[in-house]
Amino acid sequence: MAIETALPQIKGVKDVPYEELFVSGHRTCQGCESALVMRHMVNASGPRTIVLGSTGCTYVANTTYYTTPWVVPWMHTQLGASGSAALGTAAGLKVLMRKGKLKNERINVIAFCGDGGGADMGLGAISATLTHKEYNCLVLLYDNESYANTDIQLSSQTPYGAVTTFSPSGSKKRLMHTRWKKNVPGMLAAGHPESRYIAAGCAAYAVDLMNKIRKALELGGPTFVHTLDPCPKGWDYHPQYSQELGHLAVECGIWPLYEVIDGVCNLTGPTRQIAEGRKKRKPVYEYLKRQGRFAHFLEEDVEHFQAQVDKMWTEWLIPGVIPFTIAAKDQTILKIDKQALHEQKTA
Ligand SMILES: Cc1ncc(C[n+]2csc(CCOP(=O)(O)OP(=O)(O)O)c2C)c(N)n1
Ligand code: SF4
Ligand SMILES: [Mg+2]
Repeated sequence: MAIETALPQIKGVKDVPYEELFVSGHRTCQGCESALVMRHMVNASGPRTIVLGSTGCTYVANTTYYTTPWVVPWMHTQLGASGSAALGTAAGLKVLMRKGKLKNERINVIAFCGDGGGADMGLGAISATLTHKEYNCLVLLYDNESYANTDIQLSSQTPYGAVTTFSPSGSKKRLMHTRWKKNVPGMLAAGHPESRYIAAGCAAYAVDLMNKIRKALELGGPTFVHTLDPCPKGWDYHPQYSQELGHLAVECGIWPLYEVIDGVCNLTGPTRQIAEGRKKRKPVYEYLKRQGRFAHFLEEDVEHFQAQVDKMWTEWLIPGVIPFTIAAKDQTILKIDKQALHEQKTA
């Protein structure tokens, strides 16, 4: 019997595939949301999938001495190499199929990386991959906001002020880390117009995330999905609250959910409801106060954090996505220019 490879959108939890392709046998911490991302990712993509994983928690804890939770073919790749591994595997499969050495069928290629491996070390390779539109592969960046596997070191995804082993809070310097989180999906979407699908998701919104994975694979070409993953160990909270923290990150407007399909941005889930005024954005304090990594925050730190998030929502061209705005004096000029350019092209 032929295996069904089409990946239709999931309408509700009743539609979620029953087949588990990421099973017991992993040793991530209790409440690890990154492990849940792996499960949703591969259950959404189905059995005709090859997964490549760069070094990090979801590699190391998933391949401990002869045990693995992966039901699908799986291979480890070097820490900064998810982009290259995705592209190389997709190209290899294409050649083997062209030469008739493999049956010509659809095989999903997904390479995952952590924020250290993807947002820092491997960003160049992911960027290069997103320009090779003739190959079908998805890079999934699971973001637990630190180099977690090596004991919670600071990454470019660590939020402002958070304590990590590289940014402890001291009596002389309360905030060791004062840089704002790098906007990876926004940057990749803005810079790779030929990638057909770039999205930001969160496992706390499972159906939304699974649909994003499916859309990326269905649209094809090189695509990218970034997830925000609460990490009980690094963020310092009880493991039972992972889902709640994922919800709060989105509801406080800190982690907007969206997708950019062929250059068109679509806000999803609660982010869309907030943008449409159907839901009120919660204060960031609701999120910050639940995590030990922000326990040293004073009122002024919370205020700064809130002001930055407010700016994302009120000043950015697209809330949480495109981090610049059009100056008031240029708003009409730019609109006129766009129209004029369109007329020039179609005249
Ligand atoms: C080139 C290289 N440098 C350093 C390491 C050591 N190392 C292994 S896992 C890891 C952390 C990776 O962090 P991230 O990509 O965010 O994944 P996480 O552990 O958070 O899941 C590091 C630094 C390595 N394996 N390879
Ligand atoms: S340290 Fe964090 S990301 Fe790593 S296994 Fe534990 S909960 Fe998961
Ligand atoms: Mg990490």
